[in-house]
Amino acid sequence: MKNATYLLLGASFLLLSCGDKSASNGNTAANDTITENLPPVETNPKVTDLSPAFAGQTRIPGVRTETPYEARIITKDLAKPWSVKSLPDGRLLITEKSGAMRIVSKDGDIGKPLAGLLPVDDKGQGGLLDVCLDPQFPTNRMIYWTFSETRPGGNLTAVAKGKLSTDENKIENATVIYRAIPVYDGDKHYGSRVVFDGKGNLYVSTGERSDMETRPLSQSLQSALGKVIRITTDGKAASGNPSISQDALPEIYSYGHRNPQGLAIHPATGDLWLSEMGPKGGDEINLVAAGKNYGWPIITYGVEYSGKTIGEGISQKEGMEQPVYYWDPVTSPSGMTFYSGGAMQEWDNNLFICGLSGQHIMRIVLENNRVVGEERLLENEGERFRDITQGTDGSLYAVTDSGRLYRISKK
Ligand SMILES: [Ca+2]
Repeated sequence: MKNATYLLLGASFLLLSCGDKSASNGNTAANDTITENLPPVETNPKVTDLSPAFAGQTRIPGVRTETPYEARIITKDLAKPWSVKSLPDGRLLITEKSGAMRIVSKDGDIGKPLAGLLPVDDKGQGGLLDVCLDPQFPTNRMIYWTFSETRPGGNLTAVAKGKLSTDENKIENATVIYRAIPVYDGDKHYGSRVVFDGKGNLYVSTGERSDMETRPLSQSLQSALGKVIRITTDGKAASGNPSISQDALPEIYSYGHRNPQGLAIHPATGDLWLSEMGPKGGDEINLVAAGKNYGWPIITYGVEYSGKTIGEGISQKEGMEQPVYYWDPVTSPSGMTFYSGGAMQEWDNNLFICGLSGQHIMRIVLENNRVVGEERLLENEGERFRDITQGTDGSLYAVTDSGRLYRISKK
């Protein structure tokens, strides 16, 4: 509590009357909340000369939340947190990049690192990365996490599972269930988020390890780099996975991804949505369909950091999926979540994406699987937002690279 800070959001005050009105309706549908079209939130020039494939694929008109809300810093004392998830009782399970997993109370009391986790390679972008709870967690106490694991010849993105002990001091029987091959001696682009698919299987996103040597493996069906994979809780290819080709790894669900650090299931449709970091320009939101090719590095809305074109410099190709939305310049999208059923009714089914270099949280309003509005939250905080989740209290909780945990809730 001693570190608690309140931020009162000015825009909300200006719109109090609108907020009161929609509160009295009590029943505002998500699609009715766009009452005005503001200019696009991005005002900086593009870094590429690429054009969108369809209207509304980038720089959509801005929107502004009308319901008054507030953001509060719960703690500033985490160490490079990477993932935040809500436990059934409202406390938060948080990973820290260097290898610690901790339970944090809603008042910001940070628990000791849980014992029993596996060693991580935390060089560069690696470390202890995402965590998720089993849908049956209240009875089986199982959790799943991703991390960069040292292996002979380098490292890789691994998925592990274990049981949170009843005394909450340790993870029991930590076991690696999946390794995204091949091993590579690098320290970038691990992905990696892990979410349940609604049928008891796990979706895991993996990165293509960044270097020119591994980049083409995004397109290789014999490699697990630059993919969404779908596996059972024992790490086997899930039944019902697409048959992309006879010699494809059976766990591959989609391919042609670069560094996807965001995965979320749409609360109404059950669809899988993904955010991935582009190079210079070309960060993307994708609606992930089984067996589809998302194009990297053949098509992209970005260029090399040097400014050179990537491959043939094309952004569209038959047989490759277009992103639902992209950013140029980049915001570096990381963790994301859909909002559903909380007190901020006008946020229902909106997608909230953390921005690292963008230093804000993107609120994305969707209609019929297209983006119809974008808003930037907490853009005056100067924080690299890494992950966000909805708590049991209907608030959003977000962590930042500097070690902050925010609660964003209705006033
Ligand atoms: Ca793509």
